[in-house]
Amino acid sequence: MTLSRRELLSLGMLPLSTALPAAAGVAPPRSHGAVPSARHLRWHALERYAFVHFGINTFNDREWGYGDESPALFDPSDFDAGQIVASARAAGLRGLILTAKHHDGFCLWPSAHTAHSVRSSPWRGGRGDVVREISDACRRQGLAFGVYLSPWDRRHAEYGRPAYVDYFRAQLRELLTNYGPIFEIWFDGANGGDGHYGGAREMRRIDAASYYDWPTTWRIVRELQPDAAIWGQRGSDLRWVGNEEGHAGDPCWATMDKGAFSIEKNHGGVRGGELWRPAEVDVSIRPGWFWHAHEDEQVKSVGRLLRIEFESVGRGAGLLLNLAPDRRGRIPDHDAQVLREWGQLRAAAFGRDLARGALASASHVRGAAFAAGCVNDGRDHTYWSCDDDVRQAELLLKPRRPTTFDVVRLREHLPLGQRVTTFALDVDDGAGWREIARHQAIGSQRLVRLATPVTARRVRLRIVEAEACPAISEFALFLLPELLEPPTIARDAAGQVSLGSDWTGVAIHYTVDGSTPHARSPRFELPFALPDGGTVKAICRRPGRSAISAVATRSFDVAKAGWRIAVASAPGAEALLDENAASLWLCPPGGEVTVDLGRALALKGFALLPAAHMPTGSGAPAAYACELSTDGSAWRLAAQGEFANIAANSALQAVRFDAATAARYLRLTLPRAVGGEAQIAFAELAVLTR
Ligand code: FUL
Repeated sequence: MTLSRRELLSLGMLPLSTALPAAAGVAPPRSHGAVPSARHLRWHALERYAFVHFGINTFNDREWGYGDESPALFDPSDFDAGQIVASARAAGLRGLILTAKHHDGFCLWPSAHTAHSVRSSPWRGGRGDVVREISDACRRQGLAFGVYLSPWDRRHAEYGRPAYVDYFRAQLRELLTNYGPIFEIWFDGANGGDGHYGGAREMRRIDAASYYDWPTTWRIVRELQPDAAIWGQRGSDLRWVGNEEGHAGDPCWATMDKGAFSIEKNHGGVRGGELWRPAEVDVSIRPGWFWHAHEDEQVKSVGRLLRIEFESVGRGAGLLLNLAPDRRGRIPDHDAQVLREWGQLRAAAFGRDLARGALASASHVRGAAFAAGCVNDGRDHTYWSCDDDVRQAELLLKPRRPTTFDVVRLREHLPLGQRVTTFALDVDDGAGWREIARHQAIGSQRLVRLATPVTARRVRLRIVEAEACPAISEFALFLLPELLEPPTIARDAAGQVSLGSDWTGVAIHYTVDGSTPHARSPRFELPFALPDGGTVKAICRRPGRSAISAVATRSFDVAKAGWRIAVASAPGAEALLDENAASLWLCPPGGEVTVDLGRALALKGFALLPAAHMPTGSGAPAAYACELSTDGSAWRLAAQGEFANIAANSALQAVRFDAATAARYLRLTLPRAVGGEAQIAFAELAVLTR
């Protein structure tokens, strides 16, 4: 993406000397600590952008293809790059990163280095190019374009040996040369494991840090696309935030150290770290990254997306929201609708800064060019600052009339680094000052969302602690439109369903026959039984008002009532049957657990819920063998393999058997933990009968 000088100026991306007129003799503050590069500043300005996972997995109902798939599978019936990009655009996403190649090795562009691509598929008679169509549509619609090129390739015969790295780099060159400007390149961290590998069908382990020789690969990116931000291993421009759930730490510093990887450090950054390496929050609009029909009901709601935005962009991180085109090759209608509504909500909420026109004054001012009024003048490149030795200061906004708001947005002048450590916000609602929020870190953007709106005569930002004099470019106030969140739906181990809401005073209505609930559907009062499973749909409504929430839907399989742990290689396996995601079972690698279902059921698969928070020294189960029995003594192997994407993602893992099998006993053996940890931990075990 190339921005003009005017755009750069308006985004505050030019060095101060060129961005500001001579500041009447007062020099700007010196930068503090690590500072962003021009590439980083362009990236920060995007704030939120789309991920698009599309490929063989879309047609195979998998999250990780094994690498033995036939290219004939890839045949979208109504591929529409314009619709995919327009859906992202309607949500206010400003860029799009496409999975040009995922771990299964299938290429969405006609690579000259392999036949395993769209060229060998029936789609567009083998003459199609998804990367071309999506990148063209992005440019037409004003979105930046980026690519995901999986370093792990479960198809390639040479994977694990030097020849594959040459192949990988040749593909990288194709993508960086033939598809216009690239704003970000994604080198995924999942590397090595079992796969097809040209028919070898074996386990291949690599040392990701040395095998790819990243510095050499990054040089190719810098040579061909100097503006592209690199996401990947240690030392790249951007860091993973440490989860796929949609939240950054609070605080989340943009700075990092050069030390060893840790989830905690990635989540919160390292204050004073020597690198500017901001976090990117990657999360999917659905539970999985690829489209699966069985997840159609689990599309995140507008309210959930808004919360994710507050907990990512609002903490100074970038938001990479994944969209999953379906087998038509389009964003599913419901997902597209949610994206549109989310975009409309943001426009309504952030379209008008209620602090504009307020009188601004400050306890300390560096000089006229750095006056208090710089925070609400609507210009990004101006900022309020103080003399060099000032570490505590206050800035006061006095709107013309009392103002009601529930969101505050703050920004530091980013080219000068992250200076503020702690800040507080106060309001004077007529009865004197009252603190309403206190946090660490501002950075590129800090959104503070209040539980309820406040009406204030005056609003105050207090810099409580800073490492250098503050440089604040924005202090804005907003009021969110009223938004009723859909209710939560849960079922306990006995099969009793409960519906709930964070909102007080709302009525919840539901159906269990698949129909859409409305204000005259049964009202939820007490938990109800759903032991054999079914689909619950529910809405929230404010009595006396017309506003109702979006519909929440949840499908359940058979309940765990009457199940028991028959055998387990470590104590506490009952935790797997309590429908409590927080209680875990820990066992050594090679451990096994046998569940007695109490009666024979036609089993189509099993499901395992990983731990959302892993205890130190434990890892998720990396692989499984699942056996079935009718009597508890004669066993038959029903499925065996590695879990897909379990290291990074704690979403439910559903494993389907080749054929439904009647069984009363299920035995799960877990050979090893992710990361070679000494203990395996996970939360729940269930069966699939539907
Ligand atoms: C992970 C991959 O293994 C997933 O399949 C997905 O692409 C996600 C964004 O990154 O590490």
